[in-house]
Amino acid sequence: MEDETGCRRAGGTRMAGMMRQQVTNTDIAAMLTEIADILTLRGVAFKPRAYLRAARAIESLDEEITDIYDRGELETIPGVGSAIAAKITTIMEEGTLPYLDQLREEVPPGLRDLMEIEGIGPKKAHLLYTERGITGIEDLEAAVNGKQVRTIRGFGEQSEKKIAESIRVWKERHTRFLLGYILHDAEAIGKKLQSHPAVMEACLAGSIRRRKETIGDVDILVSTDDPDTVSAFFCSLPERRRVLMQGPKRSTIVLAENLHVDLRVIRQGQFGAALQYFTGSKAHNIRLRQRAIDRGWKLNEYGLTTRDGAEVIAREREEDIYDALGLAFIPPELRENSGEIEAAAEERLPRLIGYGEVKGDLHVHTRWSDGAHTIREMAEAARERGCEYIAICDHSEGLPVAHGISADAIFKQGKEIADLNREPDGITVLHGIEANIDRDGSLDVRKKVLRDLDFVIGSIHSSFRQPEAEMTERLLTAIHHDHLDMIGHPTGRLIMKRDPYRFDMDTVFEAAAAAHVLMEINAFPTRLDLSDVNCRRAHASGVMMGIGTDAHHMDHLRYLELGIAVARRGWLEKGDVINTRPLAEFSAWLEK
Ligand code: DGT
Ligand code: ZN
Ligand code: CA
Ligand code: CA
Repeated sequence: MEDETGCRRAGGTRMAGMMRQQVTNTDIAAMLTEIADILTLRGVAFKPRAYLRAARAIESLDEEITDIYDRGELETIPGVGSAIAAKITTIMEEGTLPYLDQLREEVPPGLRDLMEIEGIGPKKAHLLYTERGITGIEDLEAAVNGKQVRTIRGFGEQSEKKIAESIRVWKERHTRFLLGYILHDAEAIGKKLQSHPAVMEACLAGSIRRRKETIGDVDILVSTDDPDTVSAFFCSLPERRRVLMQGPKRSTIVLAENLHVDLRVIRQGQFGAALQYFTGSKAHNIRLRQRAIDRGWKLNEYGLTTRDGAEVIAREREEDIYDALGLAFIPPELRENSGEIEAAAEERLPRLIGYGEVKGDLHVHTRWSDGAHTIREMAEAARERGCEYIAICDHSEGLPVAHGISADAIFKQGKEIADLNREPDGITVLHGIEANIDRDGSLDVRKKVLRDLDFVIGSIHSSFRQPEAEMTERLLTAIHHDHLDMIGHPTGRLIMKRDPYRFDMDTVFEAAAAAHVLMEINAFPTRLDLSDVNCRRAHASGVMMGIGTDAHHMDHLRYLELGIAVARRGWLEKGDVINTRPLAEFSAWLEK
């Protein structure tokens, strides 16, 4: 299920708002574990063990706890007595657990964060707090640097060193942001700079320009004759929380959630060279620089010049630099040193799918399941974004926590859609569904019902931990279903949060290609699934892709752009993505 909390910080765990999401065994186990941890943190004996025992039992169940709950059999789970069963019931019914919220309130903020550091459990955190007053990762880092941890009973020099290393790893993991949650804001800042009278050119650079799925910091380049005015303007933007550095060449501000934005001020006439340099990636730049050296030149952020710098070969436009190095222009999304330089040299770069070329959204939820709006509202919002068609694909009945739609409701929904389509409003609504692929690969909606739908997505929303061979079989069975059109979010990964489930990707892709089944590029920011790399792999197997936003709200429809970014990073052309086609051609493809 999608993270709808609007939490912009990647990797954050936020349970609030879970009601509309699928409550999984993992979610419940995590909450019970958290209770145990907080109790341990507070020095409580025995009780934590009971919660941990229940959490482990739930994690190792081989059926969904929602099913057990539906049967009223929670207390048959080992370690679950009436008190814990009551708490699980609250989580199922309310999506939150007030008891846990209360516990969270009662520990100093930051103390729980300590447990995110590898090797620090609640007992150690309790000691760090009571012995040294440490209540956060920054405190801990300072204590480690001051060699104050090794002297605590039960720690020692070795474990202090280990903690130092774990802090480093933690920081690395917690300083990246999801592209989809920051792109909009970054572009807004770019536009503000662009419209400042002293700014000549402004452009995003770095990983955000390459549209990488996660972003360390936002890089922006401007050219101007008046650097002081421009940096003063940048450092007083209302979005800033802090100014880290302000200077004529480079300034850095910090936005909410500790997102850094780097501004580099470039002298006019060198913008192309600077943009090329600061767009990266580093690996791509290293290869380009080598090409320059091979030609007896040198390449840096100021331009492509002869080795002594006396003569400028190219620097005004990025295109000029690539051209001088004997390369076709390489779109930023491809600049990862993954074959693009060779392809550019041999004039066999793909003609990437364009940002305006997708004509329909293949994965839209409404109030019929867990979406926020009516079909009409979603259709109108999509039309305003330029869509020619959308496929309404609400969750099916097998996903009760997402208020999955029954066969009866599917029929009524069909009538509503037919009525809407009779209005000449410039958009066609396709009647689809996002059915669950059960453990055995069957879909949880009867064929009789699926037969009448325009578009059928099958997705895996449960039993993610099947052995690889079983998972492969499960997907193959789904692919060979008579009515399946597309596999939704094919690997199930949640970026930085949940690994993809394991299956034999090439076998599945080959089967999909042969069976004329689409693989989704799910454009929801937490998913981007297939990923760039997997798109490329799927394409190599001859698979046709379809982009869907998985929108649960009108505002999510703009994620289409993220799906296109993934497709571009995956080297896809217009012809490789089915929904670049007008409705008639799309429908004809489905019929085949
Ligand atoms: P990020 O911020 O971690 O998501 O990734 P980037 O690619 O935005 O990296 P960042 O912000 O450190 O630097 C922006 C670009 O500047 C980077 O993509 C390439 C260029 N750059 C930075 N440092 C170096 C360097 O040491 N060598 C080369 N060749 N390029 C660099
Ligand atoms: Zn789904
Ligand atoms: Ca960056
Ligand atoms: Ca940077």
